[in-house]
Amino acid sequence: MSNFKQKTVYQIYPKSFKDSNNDGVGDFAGIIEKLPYLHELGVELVWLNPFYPSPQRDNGYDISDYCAIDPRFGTMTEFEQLVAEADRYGIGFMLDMVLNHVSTEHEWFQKALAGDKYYQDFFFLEPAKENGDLPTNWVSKFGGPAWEKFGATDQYYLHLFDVTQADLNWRNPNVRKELFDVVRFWMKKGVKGFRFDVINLIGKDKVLLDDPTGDGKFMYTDKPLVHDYLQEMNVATFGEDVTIVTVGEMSSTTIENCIDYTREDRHELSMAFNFHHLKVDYQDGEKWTLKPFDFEELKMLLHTWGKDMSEGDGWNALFWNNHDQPRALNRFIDVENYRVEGAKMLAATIHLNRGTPYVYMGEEIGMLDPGFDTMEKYVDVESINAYDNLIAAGNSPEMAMKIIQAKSRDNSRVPMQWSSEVNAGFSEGTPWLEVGASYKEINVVTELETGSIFRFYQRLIALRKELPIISMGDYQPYATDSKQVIAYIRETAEEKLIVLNNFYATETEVVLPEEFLAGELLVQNYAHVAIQKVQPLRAYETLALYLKK
Ligand code: TEU
Repeated sequence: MSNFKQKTVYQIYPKSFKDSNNDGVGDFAGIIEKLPYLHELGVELVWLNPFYPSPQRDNGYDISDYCAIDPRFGTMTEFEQLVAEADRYGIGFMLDMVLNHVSTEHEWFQKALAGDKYYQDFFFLEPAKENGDLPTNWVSKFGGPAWEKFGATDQYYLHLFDVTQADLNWRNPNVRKELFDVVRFWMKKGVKGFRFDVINLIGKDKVLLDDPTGDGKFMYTDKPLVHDYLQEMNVATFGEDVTIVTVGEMSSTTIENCIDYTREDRHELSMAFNFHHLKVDYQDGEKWTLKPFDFEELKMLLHTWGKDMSEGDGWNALFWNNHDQPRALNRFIDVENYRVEGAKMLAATIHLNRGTPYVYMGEEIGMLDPGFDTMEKYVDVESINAYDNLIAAGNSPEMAMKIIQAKSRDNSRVPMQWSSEVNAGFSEGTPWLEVGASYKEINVVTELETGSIFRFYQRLIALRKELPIISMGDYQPYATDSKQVIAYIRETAEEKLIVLNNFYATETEVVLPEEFLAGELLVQNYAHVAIQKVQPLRAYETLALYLKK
């Protein structure tokens, strides 16, 4: 296994990173232009969201050709240039592999629709039940039923996401062969890793049945077959190159499964994303609601995942933000008063943790949600459906709007804020999604001149490469009864590290273990810190103390 555990991943949403030709959409040339910036930050892996040909119903997660480039991002030659240029900066790319479903415009689905039996077997096609009901009662993750009429036939096809995203039947060996060829195609282009979209949904049963208790999630998630397919894919593709880093996006998963997905000796994946810690502001597990985050639940989740993954030898992908989430700063921090302190505290919480940290573009400058005030500004299919559903459920337009503002995926998809120039320096054309309201104050130029969040991230990323304990230490929860601090200890045979993170704007204190009174202050987000037995912590204060045994 390579030294991936010392690396930090940066996530680029290509559509919104940097537009070089002023068509309003980010592109490869824009990424090439910003490689020195990424290098300065210190990241060594960059995950690119999908850039393949796509009708863009779900912003590229509806792929119509796996082995080509959507012209709005550039050409294959430009992609090859991007890989070569990035290599000069010691940066490799992780590509987004959306292998659970294809766009209904993909050739496979089109041939199936035209009656080709070979390709019909690529999908889940079922007739209605005898009473005329849909084949199962499963609900699409983007709202509405998970089944749609298959052309003019009396069959239905399964789509766990949008109606234009048809689920692929991994039970069919021809499907697996085609998909493994896709992975190999991109390996030959010199990419250094893969992020597998909703990969724990590929193990569906042979006979699909109604879910007696819910929306179908537990009927198709984390099925044992997922492990078999991952092992098969590992052998058939990336397993032959130990330097390739892989991460699985695991929807509604469990620790036990994530240990198995990521334990080195099982030869499945390098690490796994789970989302439990980002549902702590959901009311009754429901995303489209408003609720302040539940600290006790967050603390319990970070500790349980940290400890159990450590003891089980699994490996977590650590993150607060991605292209599906509103900005963590808006969810967890009083940004009116403590944006900078809060941004650093959140960063330290995951960057000193056990697992691989991911930085979502703009996080390193403390970007915020855009604060759109009308539905016209939203593009995301999930948000638009959610608004309609909220209204249909009896919410007032004002209430529905407030919920969308807080929860929409477009919150993180707005253009990267490079400067205070027009369109935040992202494009001189009209951006595909409007820029956020804060760009005059919050942008890369201002941050590098006068800010301190970028430098803080830079230091955390460098520390991970320098101090073995950050990648190698085990995870022990600390001060677990604190009402506002998430604290943990990392330990190897030679070193020890304690990290204290105050998640509130009010002051508090934590009793330090005696040995750390002689520790070295490694990371802090306030200028003056005096280490004491009963350690006071100011608003959103973070402290890390290090010692050699
Ligand atoms: O997301 C998986 C997923 O489960 C999402 O539905 C997620 O829970 C939701 O966006 C949160 O509101 C992946 C991709 O990251 C996402 O962008 C795609 O839309 C989705 O798969 C379908 O490919």
